[in-house]
Amino acid sequence: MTVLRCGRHTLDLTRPRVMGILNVTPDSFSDGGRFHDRERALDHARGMIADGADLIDVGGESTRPGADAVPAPEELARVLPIVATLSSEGTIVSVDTTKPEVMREAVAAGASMINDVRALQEDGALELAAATDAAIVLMHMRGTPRTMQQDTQYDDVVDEVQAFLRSRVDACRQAGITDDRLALDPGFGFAKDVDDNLKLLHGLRAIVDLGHPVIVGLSRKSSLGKLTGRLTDERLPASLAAMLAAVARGARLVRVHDVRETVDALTVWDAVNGARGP
Ligand code: HH2
Repeated sequence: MTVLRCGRHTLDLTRPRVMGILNVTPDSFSDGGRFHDRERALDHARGMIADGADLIDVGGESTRPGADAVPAPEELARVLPIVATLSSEGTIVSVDTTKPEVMREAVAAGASMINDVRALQEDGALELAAATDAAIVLMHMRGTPRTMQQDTQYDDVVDEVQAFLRSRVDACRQAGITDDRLALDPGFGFAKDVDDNLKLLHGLRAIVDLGHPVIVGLSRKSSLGKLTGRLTDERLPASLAAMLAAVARGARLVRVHDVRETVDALTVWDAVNGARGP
């Protein structure tokens, strides 16, 4: 499928697209606290759009391992003004949330994508999402961010993630969500150790073969730190390498912190793929 229907927008996925991350949280793993202030957050989002981001993912609750839950009113207060302002400026806005009430209010405020790391398993999330026209990102995770890193034993991580995502696609179809609104994410770093993440990235084709656009979030993740020995803000080269490995296997959306550098890497990638010899 080469387009993703996102509310009033249609995202053309004939080339890979870039989702810029905007965490309006005090505690996100790589940029926590930096964009908690509203004006700084908006400036950062506008900068990512100027750098070539195709959409912005706004999150008001950290999903880093062990993170504390944020009550819905607090999450709403963090994300709604940002979602409303950016969408009024014509930006495609995704909301990174697991809570049905946050999904509902964010879509009412202009969000056209729901990015749910729990794949709409929260009570009421499926029905709520079905009642909107937003695109849905279904991501694989086990448990919750608080518990997930205690649950990283897989017989075959690629098989399990593929089966889980297939079952969530079926649940969405039964709830009346059309296929052109669904994107799938293997959930790098969510209940997975370094080895699992590498196997999943190597075997990403199995997820792409499910027939929906695949989105990957590898940017600055701890597995890259473990492989390279680099701190969070030193992981750009590793992030670009991992991102291109995913795109080479068919990923169509990449969720990143460093938009300008990602766009440059993808520009070269596209140019090479589009080149014709004499
Ligand atoms: N990763 C994070 C958060 N949301 N959503 C999707 N679809 N895929 C991901 O891989 C993904 C995600 C974690 O990264 P980040 O937002 O930078 O940190 P935090 O959750 O601590 O805010």
